[in-house]
Order: sequence, then C-alpha cells, then structure tokens
Amino acid sequence: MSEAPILVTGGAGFIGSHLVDALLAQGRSVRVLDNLSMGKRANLALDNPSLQLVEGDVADAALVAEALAGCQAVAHLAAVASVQASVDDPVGTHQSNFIGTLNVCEAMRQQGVRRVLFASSAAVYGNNGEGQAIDENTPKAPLTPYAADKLASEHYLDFYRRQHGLEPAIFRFFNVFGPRQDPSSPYSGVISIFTQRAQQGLPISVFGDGQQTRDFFYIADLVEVLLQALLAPGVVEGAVNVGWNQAVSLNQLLAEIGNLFGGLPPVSHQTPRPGDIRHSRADNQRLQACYRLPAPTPLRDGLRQLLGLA
Ligand code: NAD
Ligand code: UD2
Repeated sequence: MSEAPILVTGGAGFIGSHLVDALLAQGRSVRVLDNLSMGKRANLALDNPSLQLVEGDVADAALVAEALAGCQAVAHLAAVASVQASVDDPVGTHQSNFIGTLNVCEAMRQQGVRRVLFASSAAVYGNNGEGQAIDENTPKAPLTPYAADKLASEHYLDFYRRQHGLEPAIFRFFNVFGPRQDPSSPYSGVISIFTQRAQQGLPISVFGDGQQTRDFFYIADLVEVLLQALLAPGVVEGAVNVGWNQAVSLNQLLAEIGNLFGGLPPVSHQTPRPGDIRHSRADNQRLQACYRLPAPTPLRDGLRQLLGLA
C-alpha cells in the first residue's frame, strides 16, 4: 500500500518545487495544488508517477478539501509572494494569502490531518529590530497587506492548534534565494534580478546606496529544514526565524556577482523604495536549537549554483 501523499500548495513555485523534488527523491508521493499564477509546470517532474499536479486556487475551499483528501501532511507555501502586489491589490491578494490558509486549516480539521508547514515571512516584524538580529519575540509590526496576511495566518494556525489539534510548523523566512526564483517582476528577490541582469549584461538598478543588508538563505539549506519540520515526529510550537544571522549588503552582493562574471554591467543608484527595510538579519537561535542545520551554503557557492557555474 503506497504511503499517503503529502500536499504541497504552491509546489510549482520557487521554494515549493525544490521541496517537491526533495520529497520525491525520498520516495514519497506528492500532490501539488498550484494555480500557476507564478509557478511553472517546468519546475515539476511531472513524468514522475509519484507526483500529481492539481491546478487550482487555494481560495477555493472545495478544491482545497479535494486536494487534501487522503494526504498525510501539508506544506502550505501558496501565496502571492510579492509585497508590492499586496499593496496594489489588498483584496485580491488576501484571497490567496489569508483565505487560502484558512481553507487549508478548515480542510485539515474536517479530514483529521494534523501536520502543516507554513511559510511566513520576516515581513511580520516590519521595521522593528532594525539593525540588530531580530528574534521571534521582537514585536510584530506588519506594514503591508502581505505582512498582515502572514501574521493573521500564523494566529489562525495557532487557533487551530489549540482548538483542533493541528500541528503547525511555522517559519518566518528572511531572504531565500536559488535556482527557479523568478526574476520576472521588479519585485522579485534581489538576487534573482541582479544575477539575471548580470548574465544578460543589462544595467542593474540599486534602490538606495547599496549599503542595505539582508540575511540570505540558500534554497538547498532551507529544504533540509522544511523536510524535518514536515516529517519529524514532533513539531516545534511557535514561529521560527529562518536566516543565518549574517548581514550582507547589496554592495557586497554585487561584488560577489562581479567576481563570478569578471565584471558587472552598469550599476545605477535610484531612490530607495518607499517602506524598504535598511537592515534585516535573523537571530536564528531557535532554528539552531530545534533543527539539524547544514553548514551554511556560502553566498558565492549559492550564486554559482544559481548561475549553473557549480
Ligand atoms: P513563488 O511565487 O515562486 O511561489 C508561490 C507559489 O504559489 C507559486 O507557484 C504560485 O503560482 C502559487 N500561488 C499563488 N497564489 C496561489 C493561489 N491563490 N492558489 C494556488 N497557488 C497559488 O514564491 P516563493 O518565493 O517560492 O514563496 C513560497 C512561499 O514562501 C510564499 O508563501 C512566500 O510568501 C513565502 N516566503 C518567501 C520568501 C522568499 O525569500 N522567497 C520569504 C518569505 C516568505
Ligand atoms: C521582501 C519581504 C520578504 C520576502 C522577500 C521576497 C518584507 C519586509 N520582506 O523582502 O519577506 O517576501 O521580499 O523576495 O516585506 N533591490 C534593489 N534593486 C532591485 C531589487 C531589489 O536595490 O532591482 C533592493 C530592495 O530595495 C531591498 C533589497 O534589494 O532593499 C531586497 O529586496 P527584495 O525584494 O529581494 O526582498 P525584501 O528584503 O524587500
């Protein structure tokens, strides 16, 4: 009797498709629910009989219930990951970024599925903790509908834990990068944009002086953590930051990219993005205490993998 599948919402996307690959490599069966609004079929090994793609919207409660039927656990990654899109269309993105989570919780309650991995974001901290390592007790200050939907989702998952026995594993990702991160939007992850433009010899725009810092986390390292959270016997209560507690400035990032290409296309400095956070770095003591972490993939190695130079 084959093992019950694991449902990965958003599984055709950047992070989701790498998690799907890892689950398949472990011999697991996987069901993906994705509306392909950003995700791509090409990100999935659809010729693998252990993988099933259900194309549809997590805002559709009946479809979520159908996709969940017979599954043993859920990795809930589906969301409109663009902060700007939530500012432009708070009602539309709310359907994906909050109602989707509520539909997953409700379907799990009705079907007795307990383990759910949830992708929250450093965005829930807003500007709080700016300049120091941000820990999970840092006061929350969601500045955008994207951040508010992530924080609300966390609270609903905790309600379903207390009231209905769900086992949520909640992660606040800082800045994840790697192959398949889509650079197509001006609001895509900065590493996906900078590397694509360097590869194509196109000018690079830095919003600000380039001294702003981020805590970059390579996708392969993240997947090792997500697999533990999804499959381990116990679940860690409360949210866990995902970062290396390492601040890398955009100027340092550009220097690394320049080293790989033997130079850079023209770099211009534009006005800073409104609401941009200057320094973001994760206090990751809880992550270290609760999960077996790989040695961090150095930024240069991650860039080489991303660029197919490794
Ligand atoms: P992504 O856009 O590549 O993946 C999101 C996936 O969800 C896509 O495949 C998209 O098609 C799908 N999706 C969107 N709306 C949907 C809907 N209504 N119904 C079904 N599918 C839908 O982005 P990602 O970077 O892989 O993000 C995955 C998760 O991690 C998201 O929840 C995002 O908010 C979160 N996150 C990512 C980062 C990061 O640095 N990449 C940081 C913090 C949080
Ligand atoms: C946002 C979210 C984070 C995550 C991430 C996804 C917040 C607080 N954080 O992080 O949770 O969802 O998006 O990638 O909402 N930049 C440039 N030039 C460019 C592109 C970006 O200078 O062409 C700058 C940008 O102004 C910012 C930094 O690079 O200072 C990082 O931007 P990002 O969009 O990669 O991610 P970030 O940190 O805003």
